[in-house]
Amino acid sequence: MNNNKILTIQDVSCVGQCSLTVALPILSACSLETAILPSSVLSNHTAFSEFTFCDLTDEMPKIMSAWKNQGISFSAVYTGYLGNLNQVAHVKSIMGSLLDENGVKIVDPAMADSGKLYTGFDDAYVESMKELCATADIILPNITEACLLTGIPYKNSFDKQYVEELIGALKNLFSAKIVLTGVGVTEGTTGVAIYDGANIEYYEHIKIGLGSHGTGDVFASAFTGAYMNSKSLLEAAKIAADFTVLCIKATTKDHWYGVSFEKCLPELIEMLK
Ligand code: PXL
Repeated sequence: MNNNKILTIQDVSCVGQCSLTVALPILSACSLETAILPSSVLSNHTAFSEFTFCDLTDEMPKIMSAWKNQGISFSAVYTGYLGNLNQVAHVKSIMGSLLDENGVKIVDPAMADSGKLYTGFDDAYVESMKELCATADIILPNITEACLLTGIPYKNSFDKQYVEELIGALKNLFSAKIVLTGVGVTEGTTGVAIYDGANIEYYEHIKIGLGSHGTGDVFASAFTGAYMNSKSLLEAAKIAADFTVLCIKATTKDHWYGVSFEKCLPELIEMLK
């Protein structure tokens, strides 16, 4: 690939090991030139008891226009948490005008986990995420996000039939390839279900604890990094899942707000070889 330059659009949570503070180091470790477009700046992510929030929606068209004037383009755009539903129109416009031919649109509809929307989001936000997913080449929802996107009620424990019902509903709504995360259909496991446009494949691994904050962003960033290093959808999802497990294992129990992914970057680099 001549221009392997990725743009990732998500918030800067100054403290909290999520979104851009995770995506930028992970994508860089994957040897990808990474441009960032911060959707908002928060003191820390919204799972803390208090946070500040500075909305950068109005900056988006200005930044896009500067890039356009200078002929800057990207081989992939990967989006995560957007702080405002009005950003979806700007993101679509960036994807429409700054992506190279055959550029890849990867959308992590980061808005919910464990059956609940993140603080500050509502049904209107879900509707705009649906709009964004409709334009994507690859979507990376977790089970909760898949439920919100499809209207299927959330279940805490589930079987293959439920997973395939979710994937079926997602593929009816969107033309994107699907990487569904948090999928454990065997006791004590979690993992991913991948729909590549034809078949569904599963990759399961051991489930550690009840789920750690920020793992969705670690997974999505490592997936994007591996996929843009010419790994297949399944290979990239396996690498991202294995890397996420290593990060959880490297995190001490008292470290609640994120995972210690930094210690595991050498292993990610190794996995890409
Ligand atoms: O990791 C997802 C995420 C990203 N950004 C912000 C968040 C969260 C999850 O809570 O609050 C600001």
